[in-house]
Amino acid sequence: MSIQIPRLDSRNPDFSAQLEQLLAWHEAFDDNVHRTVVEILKSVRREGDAAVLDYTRRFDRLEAASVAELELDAARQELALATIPAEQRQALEAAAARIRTYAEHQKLTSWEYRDERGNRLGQKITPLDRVGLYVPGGKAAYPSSVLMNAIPARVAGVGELVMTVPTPDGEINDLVLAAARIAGVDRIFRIGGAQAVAALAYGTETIPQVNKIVGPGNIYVATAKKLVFGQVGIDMIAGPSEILIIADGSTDPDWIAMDLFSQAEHDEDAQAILLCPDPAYLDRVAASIEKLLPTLERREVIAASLQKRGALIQVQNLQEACAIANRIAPEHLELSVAEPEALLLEIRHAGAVFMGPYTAEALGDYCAGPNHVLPTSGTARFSSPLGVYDFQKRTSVIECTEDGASPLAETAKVLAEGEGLTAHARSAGYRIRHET
Ligand code: HSO
Ligand code: ZN
Repeated sequence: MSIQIPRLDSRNPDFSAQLEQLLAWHEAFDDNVHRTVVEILKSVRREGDAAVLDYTRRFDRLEAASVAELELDAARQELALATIPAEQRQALEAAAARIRTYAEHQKLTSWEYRDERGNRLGQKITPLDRVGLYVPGGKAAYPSSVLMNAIPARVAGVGELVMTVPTPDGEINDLVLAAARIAGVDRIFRIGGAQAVAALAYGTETIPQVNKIVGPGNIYVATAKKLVFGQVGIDMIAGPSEILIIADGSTDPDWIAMDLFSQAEHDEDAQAILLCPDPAYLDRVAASIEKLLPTLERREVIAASLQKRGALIQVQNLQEACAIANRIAPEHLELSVAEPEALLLEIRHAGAVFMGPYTAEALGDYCAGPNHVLPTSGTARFSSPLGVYDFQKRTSVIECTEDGASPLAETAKVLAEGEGLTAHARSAGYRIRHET
């Protein structure tokens, strides 16, 4: 199996345009999908459980007399935990513990201070009351993603965590259920698609309404999440997975090839790019790719991804590599170099950075601790990994003393008069202390 992975050179006058073209990724927008989703949202909003049951029968070929029947209770979750191989259970628990520790560090805490007149100003942190976690069905269901979404919510102190997962033809994924149990999900319903998003956003007779919906899903789910945004919060709309590797030529080329494959295997639209100043090393990685690709189960997907969206790019030096990385703002950035620290100083835009040859992105995907839900498609320029802070909100707290209120009231009164808002001005005015 021979594979044509594009080779680029940053000294080429067309390089900038070539890079643009390589990065271009347009989220599929489909009018038909949009129409269907709007219809589903409306029916679930209007008819609640009955609509959910109907869609579940139609799309997942799953019959149930009531939505209550579609709930997988604690006993069923425990059964999943007991059913999976001990090795898998231990790995899930080990990963969960590390994800939890990292999340604990991330927790926002309330703060306050007093000004010179004793007024108290602060910010109070409160977890969300109820969160919905969407988990895809079938092959796209990653137990690791269940941990990554649910654990930060739990660490934040979210009151109730409700998960939905479709079980097409009734097939239940025990690994997903076990992960949910370990992460501390409260309730699980066997529903999916836009109907699950609608049920979580609006609530039905059986499914409780949530304040925020997180988790990945197909185009129907993503479209539904966008449409219910405002009614509820959502996490982000994730694009295909991406890895960018900066190499100085000191890492075994087989390792680099496999790291590129590790993200390419997610999806034909996934993007894996290597930047290196040494052309001979790029040749060695290309040879490793040729050699190793046939050994992989998902070689077809990997080959399609690398041919369509991959690249081996020769750069002038590592500084230029960092500048290109900042331009790409990749979801994952591996600094596979002898001295990653120096390069990290240059990096401004990346979802997660993996330092040095031993830090394979795959370790971060499962168990290093940081979240694997990361900004994709260049959105790392303005957004951050999913974290505990996404399940916490901030409330401002102000407490004025009699002495402290007076000067504030004078300022407020002047501004209120300037805005023509008399009641504001007089309300503030009452708090001005008049010497007697
Ligand atoms: N790399 C994916 C996460 C994942 N990898 C789950 C394996 N399982 C996020 O970009
Ligand atoms: Zn991955």
